[in-house]
Amino acid sequence: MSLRIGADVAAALAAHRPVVALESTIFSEFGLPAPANREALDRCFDALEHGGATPALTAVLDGVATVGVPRSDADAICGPARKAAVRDLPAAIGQAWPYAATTVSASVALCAQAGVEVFATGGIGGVHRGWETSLDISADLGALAKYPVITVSAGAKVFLDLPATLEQLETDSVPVLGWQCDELPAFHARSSGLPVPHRVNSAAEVARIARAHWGMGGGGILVVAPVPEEDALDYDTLSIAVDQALAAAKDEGVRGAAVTPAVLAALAEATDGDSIPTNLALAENNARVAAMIATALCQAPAQ
Ligand code: PSU
Ligand code: MN
Repeated sequence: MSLRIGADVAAALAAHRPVVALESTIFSEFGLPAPANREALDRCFDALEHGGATPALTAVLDGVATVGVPRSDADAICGPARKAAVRDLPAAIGQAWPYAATTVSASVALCAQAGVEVFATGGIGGVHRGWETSLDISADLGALAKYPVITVSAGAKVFLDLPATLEQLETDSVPVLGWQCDELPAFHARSSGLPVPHRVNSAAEVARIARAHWGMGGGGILVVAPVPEEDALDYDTLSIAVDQALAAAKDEGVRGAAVTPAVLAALAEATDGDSIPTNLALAENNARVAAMIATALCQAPAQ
């Protein structure tokens, strides 16, 4: 498959300088509502650049899988799209979709092909509540297990079944590292009450763990970073809003890939819009942490 690597990204990779990938779904119409999506993109790019990492935005544009979409294409990235998980990439390429917005699963697959080791997102997909009957488990989990990429997220989206998501990550042998925290963050809230398997305090520690994992043929690693305190939502308020949002999505009969965008929109409504600035802050914070990890990895190259 042909993969286009942006000029800045190619130069940084060749010089062993830090590179951090970003997905495009959170910036598309499926992620944050305009104009927050554009602000999120700018804040993530800025955080990476300030942290000394080259941003590698992923998307499929006119059928070309791309790692390193330039900021000058931000208008297109923030516009109408088709959502593409990893299994949709072949169709997006083979049918030359104008714009396929990559989810976490598609992004880590493209990262692995491009040789990008670190990826920042908002929150990963996971095991949905009611999975026992719906079988709705995000392809993000399988891709995290398969591709050797470090994903930095604020935990999994809060409306998921978080204990089941952690169980699946364990089954898939994905190391889950709490970034300066002992509990799994709950996306908009700093904690879910669920312990993370391992706490890490520095980017150097993450780099050493990643090298050990990859030295044993391991796949992905999930680093979970809590949203900064000043931007966090209270967990109890959030839980009530999540229940309302899930009920609203259910009433509308939403299924499959449409569930995540619908629930995120309903959540924004249920919190009177408070979930949006929190979402921006956590995405920016994840980019900041990812830049530190990418920098540490460059200082601890593979043996
Ligand atoms: N988190 C957000 N907004 C999003 C997503 C996650 O705050 O739009 C996207 C990510 O791209 C993630 C995807 O990979 O939702 C998961 O979708 P699904 O549950 O359909 O697998
Ligand atoms: Mn799903």
